[in-house]
Amino acid sequence: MKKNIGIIIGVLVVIVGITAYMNMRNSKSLIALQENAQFSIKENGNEKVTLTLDQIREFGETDFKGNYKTKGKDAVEYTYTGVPFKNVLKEAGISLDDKISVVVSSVDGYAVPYDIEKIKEDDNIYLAYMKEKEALKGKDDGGCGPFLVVVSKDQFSQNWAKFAVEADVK
Ligand SMILES: Nc1nc2c(c(=O)[nH]1)N[C@H]1C(S)=C(S)[C@@H](COP(=O)(O)O)O[C@H]1N2
Ligand SMILES: [Mo]
Repeated sequence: MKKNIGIIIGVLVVIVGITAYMNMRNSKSLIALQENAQFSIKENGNEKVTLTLDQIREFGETDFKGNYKTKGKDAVEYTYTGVPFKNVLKEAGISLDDKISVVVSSVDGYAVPYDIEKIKEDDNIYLAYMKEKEALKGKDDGGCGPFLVVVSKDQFSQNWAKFAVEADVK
C-alpha cells in the first residue's frame, strides 16, 4: 500500500513536470509567432521609430496586475507581462519634459489620450503583450493584442487601449 502511494505520487510529479514544461514551451512559441508584431512611436505627429516585440521585451520586462472589465461582467484581476510605457518612450529617445499627453491609437481606430503625468508614474501604465504568461492574441483571433496598454492602478479597464499599434507623444 505504502509502495503504491509512492508510485502514484511519483507519477503525479512527472505529469505536473511535463505539463509545466509544455506550458513554458507553448508560451515561448506563441511569442515567437508574434515576432512580426510592431509598435510605432511618433513625436508631435512625426514618425520616430517602429519597434518589434523582441526589441520592446528588452526594455524592462515585468509582470503586473490589471483589472479587466468587460460589459456585463465583474472586473477580473489578471497578471500581464510587458514593459513600463515610459521605458518605451525613453528608449525611443523622446523627452517627456515639454510634453502634455501620449495618444495611443489602435487598429479599430480607437484612440486613448494619457496625461503625461500618468505616463511618468511608476507601476501604472504598461505596454503589455502577455496575459497569464500567454502571448496576447490579435483582434482577428478574439484577443486584445498583440499589444495592449494597461492602466494597472485603475479599478476598471475603460482606459486601456486594446490592439494598440501607435503612440504619439505631444
Ligand atoms: N482599441 C480599443 N480599445 C478599447 C476599447 C475599444 O473599443 N477599442 N474599449 C475600451 C473599453 S470601453 C473597455 S471597458 C475595455 C474593455 O473592452 P471590451 O469589453 O470590449 O474588451 O477596453 C477599452 N479599450
Ligand atoms: Mo467599456
